[in-house]
Amino acid sequence: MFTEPSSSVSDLTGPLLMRLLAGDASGVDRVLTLGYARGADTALIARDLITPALTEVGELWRQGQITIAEEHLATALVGRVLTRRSAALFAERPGAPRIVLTCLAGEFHELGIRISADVAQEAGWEAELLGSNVPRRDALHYIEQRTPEAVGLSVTLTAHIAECARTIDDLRRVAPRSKILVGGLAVRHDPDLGRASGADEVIQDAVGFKAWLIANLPKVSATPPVPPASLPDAMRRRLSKPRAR
Ligand code: B12
Repeated sequence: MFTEPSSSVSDLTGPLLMRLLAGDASGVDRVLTLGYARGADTALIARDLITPALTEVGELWRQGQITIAEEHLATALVGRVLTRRSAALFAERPGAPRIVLTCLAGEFHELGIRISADVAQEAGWEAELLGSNVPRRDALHYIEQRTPEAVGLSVTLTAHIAECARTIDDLRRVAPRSKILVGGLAVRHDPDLGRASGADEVIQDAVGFKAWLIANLPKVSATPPVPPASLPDAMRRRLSKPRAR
């Protein structure tokens, strides 16, 4: 069962922002470590600490108070520090339901979906992360072969909602059994946009995502992963074997 987290990390947003703008990797790591030490999980850290700090970075950039280089530095720092933590989440989990997470074609904001992959792993799912700017045809081809229980699409720019709707239409055809989730800044501001695009679920943030994953964990029966058809036969056979515990 999912219970709304009780720890609070919002007061660390200021310190995190300072460390991000200073380009201080070990300082960023220290602030995030403090958040985890308070009992927060990645979902809460993402919603109440990382997202507000990067929203502020975005505002500073929009107002011309920091350069594109400084904004890139801040985003990259969060990614680097989280990558180190993600390693602990890669335990084998045979039989876990799978979710493919991807940004739409043209969408370069990938940190949210990357963090969502960690949230899914923490919630007991197997996350397959395709990353930013995935051409629709290639994403569909991959998902059709892998038959995941769920697909998560990330859309930051409102201009990408039409692409989101087209992708969902196509997904219904190639992966009729997959639940389709949409998340990201565009639908965080306006969930109706996500619903209009045809998604099964519109996810507002990482904590809501974790709640959905946990609620749906027993409802889905995991199908064994199918390796991509383009692999040579011998490798396909090897990858199809159940993995050792
Ligand atoms: C970093 C950044 C970039 C980086 C991204 C690098 C990267 N590796 O991701 C780069 C430099 C590429 C970039 C480019 C641009 N950006 Co930009 N960017 C940002 C910034 C500062 C932070 C975004 C971020 O990572 N936030 C933190 C993450 C964790 O939050 P999140 O994405 O919302 O994800 C959370 C949830 O939404 C959820 N989630 C997200 N996706 C999904 C998917 C699923 C399935 C689920 C379940 C959950 C989920 O999980 C996360 C945790 O809760 C924002 C500022 C802001 N307000 O967000 C601007 C911002 C989004 N960018 C903006 C703009 C305008 C652009 C550009 C158009 C700039 C330009 N002129 O080139 C381009 C567009 C590029 C493109 N085609 O995609 C504007 C968008 C305005 C708007 N509303 O349309 C913003 C808001 C800046 C601003 N204040 O104006 N950007």
